[in-house]
Amino acid sequence: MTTTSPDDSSAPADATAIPGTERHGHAGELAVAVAQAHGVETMFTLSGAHVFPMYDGAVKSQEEGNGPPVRLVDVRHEQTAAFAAEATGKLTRVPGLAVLTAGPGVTNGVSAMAQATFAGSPMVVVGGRAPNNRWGTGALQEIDHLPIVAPVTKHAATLMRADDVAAGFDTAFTLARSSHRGPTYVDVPMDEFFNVGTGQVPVVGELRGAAPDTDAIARIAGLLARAERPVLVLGTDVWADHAEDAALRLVEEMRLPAITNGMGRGVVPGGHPLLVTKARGAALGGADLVVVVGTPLDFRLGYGVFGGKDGAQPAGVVHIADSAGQLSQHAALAGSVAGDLTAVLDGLLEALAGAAQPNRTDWITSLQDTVAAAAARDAQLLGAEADPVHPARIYGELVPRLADDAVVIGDGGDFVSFAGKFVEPKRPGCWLDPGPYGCLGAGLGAAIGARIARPSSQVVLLLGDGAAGFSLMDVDTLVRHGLPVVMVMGNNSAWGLEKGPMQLLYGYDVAADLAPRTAYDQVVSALGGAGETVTDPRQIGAALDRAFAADAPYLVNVITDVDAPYPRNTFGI
Ligand SMILES: Cc1ncc(C[n+]2csc(CCOP(=O)(O)OP(=O)(O)O)c2C)c(N)n1
Ligand SMILES: [Mg+2]
Repeated sequence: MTTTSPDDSSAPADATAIPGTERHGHAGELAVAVAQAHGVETMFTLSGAHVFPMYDGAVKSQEEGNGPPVRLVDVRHEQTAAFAAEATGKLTRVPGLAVLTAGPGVTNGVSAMAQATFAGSPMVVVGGRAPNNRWGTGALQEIDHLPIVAPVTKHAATLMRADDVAAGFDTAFTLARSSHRGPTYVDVPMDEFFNVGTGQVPVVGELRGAAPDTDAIARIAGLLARAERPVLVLGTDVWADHAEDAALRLVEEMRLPAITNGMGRGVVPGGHPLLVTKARGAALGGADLVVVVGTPLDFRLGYGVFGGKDGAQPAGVVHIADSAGQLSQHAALAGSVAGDLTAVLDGLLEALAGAAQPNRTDWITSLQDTVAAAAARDAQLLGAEADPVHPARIYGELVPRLADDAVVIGDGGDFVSFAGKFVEPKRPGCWLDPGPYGCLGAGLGAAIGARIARPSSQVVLLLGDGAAGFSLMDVDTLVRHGLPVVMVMGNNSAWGLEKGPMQLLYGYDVAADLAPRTAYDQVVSALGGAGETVTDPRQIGAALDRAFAADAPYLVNVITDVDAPYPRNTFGI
């Protein structure tokens, strides 16, 4: 086995995969059996002979009837397979599985692997590989993938022999789903993939992160107990690490105002009196202590510097992460702790219970007033009657139609930034954005993954017209596999998020316009779905109702005002 594992140190010492049953079969059967043991139910792929044994393994899994079979979902671009696997990993917290044929199949999946690394999404990518018995002689698509994928994965390995496959897949799945989660990659030379071998199919138990340092928790509890204006920031790993209940307990029992981001959105439900995301500037700018849980101190959080304007003292910053490697190296920290996030958050609650704390009523009330004022300002925009349509009006119509368990996916620029402002999920694990890698084109893959992972929930894909161009062909996949999704497009005929900043910097813009008013809904109809174009703000609601009622992929293509950009105060650098 050849392997590169830049972050192997994150393998948990107490991985609970215990020896299971010995199995004999071709390498694809062994691989699928191990994936099933790890809870995988779907394989996303695009056909290539190098990976046929994985398909035969999936087909056999349906015939055998040991546990749920592995469903094969074949897509139109490998990026979609890999983004579908990433979304599946994020939503189900079981690694998603993408199977990509050798060479271009694997390289087409690289952006999704990078996105999954940045977002800590558990997924396993399986690559085909030219056969060992031809290596070096010029076989089709003969390329060593490891140097390409190693920098964008947690672990990458070539499993040289059929007998290595079961153990190699078990390692890949175990690493993908242990803190800090992320994508792993394995490939198998074609001759060995078709060969027979023997290996162990593991019995897989629950994986928990490391036990946190109790002294560090006590120090952070001390900081929190003294803080007069604390704010909690809850990010993606709170959900990924199954700590959403512990986080809400801490917020409610200690009455801590909270801001959520990434998959942390919904941990404190939209409308909760302690959710102050809408007062983000006032909260982070006025706090004396900011406790950031399960998300990096990156550009989305001002690189971990809060307040300090007009000669004021900047806030103390505490960073809490699911594993030591995630703790910020650049921010000045007043405290930090790494480990299983439920243990950390419950540990903090226990340490704080009964501790004397300052009266924070004024602080909380002032943030709640700011939230209320922001909501009142939002209400104006949400009801905007402007012609062309203001993008906010789309959310004014959409948000009241969303059920509490709706999965909302964003793929676009400004249009999706508006969603971040106006959609406050009621439950965690219901919001998918690209995360800090910010890759356009994940949308159709994420929608396919979400539709399968949450069969009875609404699935809404928000698309910029630019973003849609990367993956709209995969509506074909939705149609072929009977996966209805509501797609809502903010069609401003531009790469809006780039057009505005270029105007600002240069006074003009180039390479920022798209064809005017393209009927993307007709593209969806041509592929077997349905849709309509909307230009009148008063027609948006009825169009959305038709979309939710349609038992097919349906695109509501709303022509929006290109001169209504998202009011942005950071460009991510
Ligand atoms: C793969 C990729 N290419 C380019 C970008 C740069 N980019 C970020 S936002 C954006 C504009 C998106 O346009 P659209 O989807 O139409 O949304 P809008 O901003 O117009 O609402 C671009 C090109 C990116 N993030 N990812
Ligand atoms: Mg656009």
